[in-house]
Amino acid sequence: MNPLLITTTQAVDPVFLFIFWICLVLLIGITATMVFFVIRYHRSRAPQPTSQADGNLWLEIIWTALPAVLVLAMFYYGWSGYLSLRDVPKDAMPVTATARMWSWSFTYANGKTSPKLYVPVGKPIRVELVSQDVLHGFYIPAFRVKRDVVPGMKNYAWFVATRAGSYDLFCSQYCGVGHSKMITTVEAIPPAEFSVWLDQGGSGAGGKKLLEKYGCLGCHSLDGTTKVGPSLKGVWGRKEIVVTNGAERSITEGEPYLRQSILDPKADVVKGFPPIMPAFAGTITQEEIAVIIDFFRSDAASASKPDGEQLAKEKGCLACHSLDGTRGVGPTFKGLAGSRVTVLKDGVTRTVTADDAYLRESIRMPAAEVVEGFQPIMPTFPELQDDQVAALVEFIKGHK
Ligand code: HEC
Ligand code: HEC
Ligand SMILES: [Cu+2]
Repeated sequence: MNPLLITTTQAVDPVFLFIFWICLVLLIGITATMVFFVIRYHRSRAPQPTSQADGNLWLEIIWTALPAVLVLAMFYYGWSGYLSLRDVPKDAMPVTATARMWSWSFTYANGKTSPKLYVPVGKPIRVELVSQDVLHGFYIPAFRVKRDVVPGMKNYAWFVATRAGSYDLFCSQYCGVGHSKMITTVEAIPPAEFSVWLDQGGSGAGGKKLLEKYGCLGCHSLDGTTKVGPSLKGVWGRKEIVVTNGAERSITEGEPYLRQSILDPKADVVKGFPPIMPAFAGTITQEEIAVIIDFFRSDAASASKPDGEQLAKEKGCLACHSLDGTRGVGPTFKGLAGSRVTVLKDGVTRTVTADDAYLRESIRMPAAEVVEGFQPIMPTFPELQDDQVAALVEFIKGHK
């Protein structure tokens, strides 16, 4: 680790101790003097005035100057500590912390998201603070970091974990009934382990990073929309008409075709697209192509089957909905599927069966039918794809 790096703990603790010790010395000193004077000059001991002094210039200078110097030193020390807290080291790794009622999620530069804040030991982390709804507070006591997360305002905090371990991360602003559930951890792990963690997982983060690095995403989307080139979403296993040497043929995309599309795109040109993709032969290594193709493959796998449990955690559903039958801010998921639910719709109360369509609609448009006895506070999740909603419905149905 950089020996010049001042950690947030080092920026806060000495100031705290400095002020603490000064206060303690003053408290004890003043109390002791007071007690001594009360006893020593008690009327029973000294019935007559003992001194005629009506002032002492030097004493007054000292007891004005000394506290002034102490207070200014506290200010100076505190101010420079504060500056270190706001001055993020240049090589800090960016992570976005998104706060919402009532959960945290962390997004890394490669697009990977996690409900826990994984960080490499010894590396400064710059956390961009984003709130989706109300005022929250980003608070990691172990690193002496506490910063408000204000909707619509850019804010940040930074810290560095100097030792591996698991540290509590809280919300420090009361943000509604589920406030106490906004608790997660910072998982500080060795850098090597961290880079493995960052690149692994169904999201194929390493592949995505390469697509960014080579500018592929300027012409190709990952969400299904057509840009200059066809979308790379679901490209693995897709049937496509390509033009090879002027003749059309139908292919199913697999490894050799994808490899060739990257190295020598003009060999087979997807029908309906101009042959403008640059050839990457010589620029991109074989290993990198393998990672990209793996990404397409895992993307195809994950696209065809999003993980409902993972989604429920990431989207914060479980902050409001329990799985064990206890009533939370929202109704429990346990036994919900197939049960009879009384809902309020357009001011009219009626009882419906919680079938797939009902569950889907409850997720898509929470305000349309509000379960009796609950507040209409469930947020909407416009970013959810249809297959993700379906996965959430399956997840709910799995909790009988
Ligand atoms: C300047 C825009 C541009 C860039 C940059 C670009 N592509 Fe393309 N790509 C296209 C176009 C246009 C097509 C369709 C025509 C064709 O097949 O050549 C295409 C086709 C493809 C195909 C075949 C898709 C299919 O449906 O059969 C793959 C795979 C592909 N690109 C991958 C990549 C990768 C990986 C990168 C980055 C290393 C990349 N492209 C960079 C424009 C681009
Ligand atoms: C901020 C808390 C909150 C979050 C987050 C939340 N919900 Fe809800 N949800 C509620 C409340 C409150 C209700 C009951 C009132 C209503 O129907 O709108 C509810 C109702 C529901 C219902 C209907 C339940 C029933 O008994 O009929 C379903 C299904 C549901 N939510 C699914 C989800 C899913 C899936 C997610 C995550 C994508 C989610 N909720 C996130 C608070 C929340
Ligand atoms: Cu909060």
